[in-house]
Amino acid sequence: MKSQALVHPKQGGWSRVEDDGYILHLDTPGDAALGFAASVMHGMDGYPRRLDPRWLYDGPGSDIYERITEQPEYYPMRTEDRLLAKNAGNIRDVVGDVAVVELGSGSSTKTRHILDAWTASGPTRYVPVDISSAAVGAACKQLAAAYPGLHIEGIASTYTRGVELVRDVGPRMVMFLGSTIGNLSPDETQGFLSMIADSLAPGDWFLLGVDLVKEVERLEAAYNDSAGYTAAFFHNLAARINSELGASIPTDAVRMVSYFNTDLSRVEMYLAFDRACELRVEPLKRTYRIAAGEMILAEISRKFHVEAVASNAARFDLSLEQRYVDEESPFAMLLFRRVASVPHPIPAEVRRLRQASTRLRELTTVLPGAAVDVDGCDFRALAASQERLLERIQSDPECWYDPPFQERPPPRPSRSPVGEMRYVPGGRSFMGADDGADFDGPRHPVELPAFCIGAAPVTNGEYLLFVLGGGYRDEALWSEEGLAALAAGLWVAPSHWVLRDGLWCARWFGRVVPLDPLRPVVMVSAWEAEAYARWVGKRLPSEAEWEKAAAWDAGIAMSRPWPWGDETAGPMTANLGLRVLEPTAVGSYPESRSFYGCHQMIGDVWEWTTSAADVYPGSGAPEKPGRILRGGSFATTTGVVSNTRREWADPSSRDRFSGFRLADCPAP
Ligand code: AVJ
Repeated sequence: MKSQALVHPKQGGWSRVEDDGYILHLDTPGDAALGFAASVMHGMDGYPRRLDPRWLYDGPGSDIYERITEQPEYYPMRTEDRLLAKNAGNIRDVVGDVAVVELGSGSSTKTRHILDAWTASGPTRYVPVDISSAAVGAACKQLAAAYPGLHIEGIASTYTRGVELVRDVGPRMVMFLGSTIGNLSPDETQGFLSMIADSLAPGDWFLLGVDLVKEVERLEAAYNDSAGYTAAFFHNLAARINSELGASIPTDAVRMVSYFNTDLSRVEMYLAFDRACELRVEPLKRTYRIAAGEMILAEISRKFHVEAVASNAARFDLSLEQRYVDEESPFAMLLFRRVASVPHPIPAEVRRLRQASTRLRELTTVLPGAAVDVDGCDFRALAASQERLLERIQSDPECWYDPPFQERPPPRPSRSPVGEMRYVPGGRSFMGADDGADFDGPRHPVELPAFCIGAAPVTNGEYLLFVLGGGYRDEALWSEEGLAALAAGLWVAPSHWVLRDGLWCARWFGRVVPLDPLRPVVMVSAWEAEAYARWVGKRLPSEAEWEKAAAWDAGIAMSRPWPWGDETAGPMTANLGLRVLEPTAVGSYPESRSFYGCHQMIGDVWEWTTSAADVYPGSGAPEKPGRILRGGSFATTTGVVSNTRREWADPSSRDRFSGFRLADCPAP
């Protein structure tokens, strides 16, 4: 029997499997090992070091977790099961005949209570979403056998992609069970709740299982069972790192340490190392030293208060309608309803004033690419002319400029990735954008060999060594055109650098200030960038390499609009939009690194590439002169720059907010 599908992917990348009694939508599989490697790299590059708990749940890990749930000390699973058994009928009465979507469905065991209650009152639609295609596939098969009339449509993908796919399935109830939300940090929880709320239509439902705060003894016993399954669970992670990432952690040196952190209201589970060892992440060619006694956070399990969860959810238009609480081992099943967003009542005067000041400050935020016409002016062009104007002011020694408003720059970073390189394995990726300006598209596949790319732009401190080391006098470092420009302009350093009492300083918007060694070097030509690269035995990246390092998420085989993901930039994300009038120290936005671990690819300084400003195959845009620059600067309007934005300039120009990062061919 062919059933009618609920879900119809609009974009490509999805495939569909139909079997007896169910449909399965499979997302383009990414490179699982690379996704794992990048995640471990990110965790190990952070401070404090941590590992993402999702890697605990591979085949053997999921089996061990099943054992944990059977332990007498581990109450959450049994309690939730009890709550669902008791209240599924009531939940069904409250929400009515809605489709059921489950995030992180796994084996869908507890869901059976829900499905029993739903199928008891008529035909029902169930959409399990899980990243593991094996898990959803198996769950679909079993449920199809157990519930003959049930419409089952599984999705094997990330929560974000899955939630997007069911947008038109309505009305619906999205479930997130098992207190899995306790695995997320407060910041990740915000992102998760806003993603859920945004995907739901007013009137839709959200069912959330949350574990509640209780006596420390019970919590600590649940997360350190006497039979040792919790410990085995974390040993399995170490073993998985060894077998999948080519590491050789001595597993007998690893212990699991778990305790309840009262201040943060969460159980913390660590991999603790009894001896020093190395953790090698072979797919990305990184090695980390782990010290004797070091503890790496591998999972958190937050414990909640119902009222706090309810008010937090309310901020995302999720209103708590029903609560089902187990008093014996405090655990809650919370039923939220998505309510219509209430626009803030701002008086018209205030709104106009606010608009005016936003325009002054940043012209406005424009959606990436699109030339938005507001009040008859093209903001993309306006934003560009504003940046050109500032570049002219800065380039003119006679000009002085004091901005009318400035924000505090981000805090000085505790770790700056100066001189570090990141490895990008070879393979196919996509570049270009279809929705951007013509010159930035169309999106097309590229096949690149492996390369290395700078973890950050080259800094003043690094560039100073080149200046002091005679880089401007060593002709062998310069290309023919570069040499001509150097000779004609009598270049001895970047044009705005000045020597004061033997100290190299920078003339910055009319003031002379000492060079900050940690900030990216700026206002250098492509020739200077190339000479520097040759001096250190490296090269500049091509535009395709730059974009892959910024945008490509190999773990899910998708490009991200910005290095950090899908969210537009805010003040803590990137140095854009003239919030501060200068590039910031490298390492200033540690959470904004790309999949491959590159910092500050967007904002701070435009970055020279080796690529000429040719049009992409299939583009209708006219050719441009000069060389491609990528990434935008501190003076670029936030909305007009993304991973795909192509800017161009004469390679001789030293009057742009342009710097560069290095590239290299990987050592064999
Ligand atoms: C799967 C996140 C619900 O936090 O109770 C149990 C994970 N880790 N024991 C939990 C877990 C170790 C579990 N969740």
